[in-house]
Amino acid sequence: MTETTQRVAFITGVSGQDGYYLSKLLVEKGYAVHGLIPCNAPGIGEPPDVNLHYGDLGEGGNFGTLLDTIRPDEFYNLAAQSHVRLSFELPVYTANVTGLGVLRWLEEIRLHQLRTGRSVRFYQASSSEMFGKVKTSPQNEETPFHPRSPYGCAKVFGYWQTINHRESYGLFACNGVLFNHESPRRGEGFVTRKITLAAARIKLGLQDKLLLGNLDSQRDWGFAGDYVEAMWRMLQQDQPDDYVVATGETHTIRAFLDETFGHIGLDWQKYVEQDPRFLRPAEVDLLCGDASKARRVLGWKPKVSFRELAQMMVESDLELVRREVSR
Ligand code: G4F
Repeated sequence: MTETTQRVAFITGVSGQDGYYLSKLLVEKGYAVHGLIPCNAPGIGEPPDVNLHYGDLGEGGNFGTLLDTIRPDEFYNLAAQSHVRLSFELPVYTANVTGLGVLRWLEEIRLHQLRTGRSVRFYQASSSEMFGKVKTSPQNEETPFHPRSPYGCAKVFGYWQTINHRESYGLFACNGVLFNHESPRRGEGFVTRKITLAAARIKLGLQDKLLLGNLDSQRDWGFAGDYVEAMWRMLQQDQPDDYVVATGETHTIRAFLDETFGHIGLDWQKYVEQDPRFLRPAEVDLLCGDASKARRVLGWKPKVSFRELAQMMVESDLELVRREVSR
């Protein structure tokens, strides 16, 4: 009888939304999953069956030791300071964590491979924010970048470092250029979750106002649970490459408000007020992705529609708020 070796995956940012869905997927596929959490990790619920390790993308002192101990076959770099508006307030911190953090891991993986003769496949969570002030629409792998925030600039740096390690050292390294992806596990500071939580609280009489910034920007929103499948597929190919992951549909913030408030019988216009504190020094007005390469090469496509996503999120928050109220 031949013994099959269990594959080992390492995920940074495992306590975030994508870390949750990816670790769940990999555990289901039989991987041993290890995850990196920051020392001050917010208590947003531990991902299932994951071995947790502490580490900081802004520093990296223990990265080599972690790699030598865990010996991952696949490495998913999901960690970042990922809030775009916050990156204007913390540009240097964001550059260090979201940009240089990628290079810290790439270098440690390169050295780990040299030390051990092993091969590690690397996934970098690149972002549609790199397109910024878009040159053409929809955006695909050939669309030039024009980032509009310190976050977008840091992601461009990480994107090119990933390609540079692939081209210079032969590292199996891929960029997933993911457009906005949401779920009931989305952080409350992002616009979709801010809206669904407020809609639920308003419905149950716990809140009477929702303050938002720009309602006219357009985003290509998909379901995070679908998008982690694309990440995994990238690392199963014969050759490393870069892929846009998106739905190909774009909607305004107003449309998301219509869908979510409408679903629970509320008129958002009665509750939403615009507050300049939530505007950004520079805005990304329109994002709409063309994921035909991912469809063709990876055989990937999104399963959850915009309407299903909006309804899933508002229903989950209604349930959450109801539970809070009944405590
Ligand atoms: O939900 P958001 O904060 O997401 P944003 O800026 O598009 O970035 C997200 O998606 C990227 C992928 O393209 C990721 F790389 C990134 O890490 C993050 O996950 O804002 C979406 C839109 C923006 O145009 C913003 O100006 O919503 C607008 N908005 C209006 N009012 C607001 C608000 N955004 C937030 N966060 N809060 C508001 O009150």
